[in-house]
Amino acid sequence: MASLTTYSDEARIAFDTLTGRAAGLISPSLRIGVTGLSRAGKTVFITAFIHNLLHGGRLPMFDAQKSGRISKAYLEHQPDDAVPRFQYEDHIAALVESRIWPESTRAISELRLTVEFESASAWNRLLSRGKLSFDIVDYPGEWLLDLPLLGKDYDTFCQEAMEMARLPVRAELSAEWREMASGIDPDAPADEMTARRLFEAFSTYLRACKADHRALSTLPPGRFLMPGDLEGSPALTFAPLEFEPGKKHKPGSLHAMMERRFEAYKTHVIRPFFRDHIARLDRQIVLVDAMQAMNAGAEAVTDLERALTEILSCFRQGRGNLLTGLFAHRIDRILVAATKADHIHHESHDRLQAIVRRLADRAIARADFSGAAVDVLAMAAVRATREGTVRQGKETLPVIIGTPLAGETIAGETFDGETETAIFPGDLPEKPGLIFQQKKAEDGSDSPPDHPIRFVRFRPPRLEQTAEGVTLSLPHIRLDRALEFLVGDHLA
Ligand SMILES: Nc1nc2c(ncn2[C@@H]2O[C@H](COP(=O)(O)OP(=O)(O)OP(=O)(O)O)[C@@H](O)[C@H]2O)c(=O)[nH]1
Ligand SMILES: [Mg+2]
Repeated sequence: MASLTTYSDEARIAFDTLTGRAAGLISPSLRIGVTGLSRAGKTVFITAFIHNLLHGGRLPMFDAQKSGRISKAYLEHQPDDAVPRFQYEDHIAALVESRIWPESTRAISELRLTVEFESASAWNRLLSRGKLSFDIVDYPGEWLLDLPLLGKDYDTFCQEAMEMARLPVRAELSAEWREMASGIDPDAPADEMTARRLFEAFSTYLRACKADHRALSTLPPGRFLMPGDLEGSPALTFAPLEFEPGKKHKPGSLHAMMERRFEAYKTHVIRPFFRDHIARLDRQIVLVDAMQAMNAGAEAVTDLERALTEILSCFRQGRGNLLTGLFAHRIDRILVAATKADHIHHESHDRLQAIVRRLADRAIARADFSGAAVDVLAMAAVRATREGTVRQGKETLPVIIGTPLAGETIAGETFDGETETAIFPGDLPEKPGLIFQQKKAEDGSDSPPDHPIRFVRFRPPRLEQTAEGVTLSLPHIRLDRALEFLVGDHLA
């Protein structure tokens, strides 16, 4: 099997860790990775995290804040000069002033937030300097899904890619590429034009998966969708080929060329990303949009579970994980959080959490995961709705009230982005297992899920002011519990 990192990588990580620790003596810091597939809510989560600490938000379950032990919170220069800064000010202005959601991000970014606090225990007060920095790192989940490729050779990558492409959810989207691949002889002499054509067809298929309404999780290589400055380079111009497993291929063949490029992708893209960013994390939050997957049906749920399994296996400890030893011992807590819980009534929050628990448990079992403590949560980093009830005949229905985004429609009505409306979002199933079972209609096609959530996108909330004219901080659901799990022990 391919060795994961070179000697110099290991030396560098060790050196970074040492200097990190030395610097940590002066100013202790905690590195928190925030990931999730695209549109999962990473940028909104980080913005809300920072905003609530800077502005003393209402965080009753976050002990350090609740008990008034945080005396000061402020932004500081980030430690890594070569990483773009997380544009907190722009994002918060969009949310609070314009009431629009921040734009989609396509790259890694980082921000340092420092808090000064008083420890709850006298012993800790003696030992600790009462100052801690959080380095929050935002990166696309697609890039994380590249990590398992480090432990795979080109032939394994080809086989897995073909298997995934043939699954019923993807068969149609991948048909064109598969047809092209099946007509190409891997032993033909290497040819740039053929490589390009295959790459184009393969990445068109990956893009189609991403754009699909069923919210299919992305397949590697992650940079095929977000190439950055390596676009057009050989390391980014390859594709899986179709051939008999175990077959030997000639030097100078198309197979040999693709294999070399696959290895170059690992060396020049995945490994530096892993070494520079992932290897140094202390805590990780993985955001998932479980409701969107549930609405799309059981196959989309299974797909989300598969993506979660791959992500968790990156953080697995112990033998059998190539990535171990370099960083896994450092990440000791992982939070899997279902975002956007403000789209359902609070009576369903526990059900959503139970569903995510089931998803995570299955992923943990499949990834043979052990090591870090994993917790799950249903939350909304920014709560865009209020709750109410509506009488319909003799029944009282729980509803959520908010301002749908301009252009959203419910039952034929299109919204203007200014008008508030109440909707009955529907219930989640009581038994979490139900979301994995796809019912069939009589003609054999997939029938829609029994529990579709009526899903409209709302505008961010209008911030209320107190009688003294003080603007209150952004409302949320269970953000405080997320913070307590991610950082609470370091402020105890
Ligand atoms: N109601 C509600 N909507 C949310 C929340 N978080 C995210 N959203 C919605 O989800 C969308 C995506 O959120 P982002 O934070 O931009 O997601 P991201 O993971 O950073 O997405 P990429 O940068 O594209 O990978 C937003 O535009 C909102 O419409 C939330 O807490 N409540
Ligand atoms: Mg983002």
